[in-house]
Amino acid sequence: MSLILVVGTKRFSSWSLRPWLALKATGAPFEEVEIALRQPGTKAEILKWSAAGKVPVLVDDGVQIWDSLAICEYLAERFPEAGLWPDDPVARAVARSVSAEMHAGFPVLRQQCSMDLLLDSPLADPSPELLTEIARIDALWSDCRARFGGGGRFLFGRFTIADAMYAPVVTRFATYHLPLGPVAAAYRDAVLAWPALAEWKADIRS
Ligand SMILES: N[C@@H](CCC(=O)N[C@@H](CS)C(=O)NCC(=O)O)C(=O)O
Repeated sequence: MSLILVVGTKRFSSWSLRPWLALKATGAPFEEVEIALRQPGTKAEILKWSAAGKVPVLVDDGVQIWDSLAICEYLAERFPEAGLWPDDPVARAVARSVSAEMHAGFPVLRQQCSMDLLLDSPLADPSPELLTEIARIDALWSDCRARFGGGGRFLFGRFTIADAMYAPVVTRFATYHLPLGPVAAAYRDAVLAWPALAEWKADIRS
């Protein structure tokens, strides 16, 4: 087995963090290639791995899988014993829905609060559009925790792809000190305490 995960600069590459966390959760050994983003040669470097021109890219015995959510889905099938999706079909359907909502949504948060894992910068006056997205995220996390979270500290109890998809959202809440209710705040803290996230942060070259 030869697994290579190609990621972008660990400080900034929120899309790369997601499948990296999922792959870590499988326990499978893998090689990692980090490409420096925002450099003149970035695109050319990424194109060596994927014609789509974006990271992350997973290469499994020469087969390329690109796009964060597609990689997570692939890992769930490749490593069924890792339980990357919830076991219960209803929980699994909701986990897929919230993951897709993140993958396709929250444009204001992504634009106004970009992921920077070395930054600590309270946002004094969040825009109404941002507050609307914050409220949706708070409701979504609180709802998942209440309905499915009983068996652990994550959205569906144990760590799943849904948590991987929201991990860079969690870090934004911490970086920009965005408001959360008590249930969502406890979830944020659980993700921030996840050892794999600390491992990713430890690799950051400032
Ligand atoms: N929808 C894609 C988005 C991937 C993406 O935008 N990646 C950024 C880094 S976080 C990238 O490759 N930027 C480099 C470029 O566009 O040249 C996914 O989920 O993987």
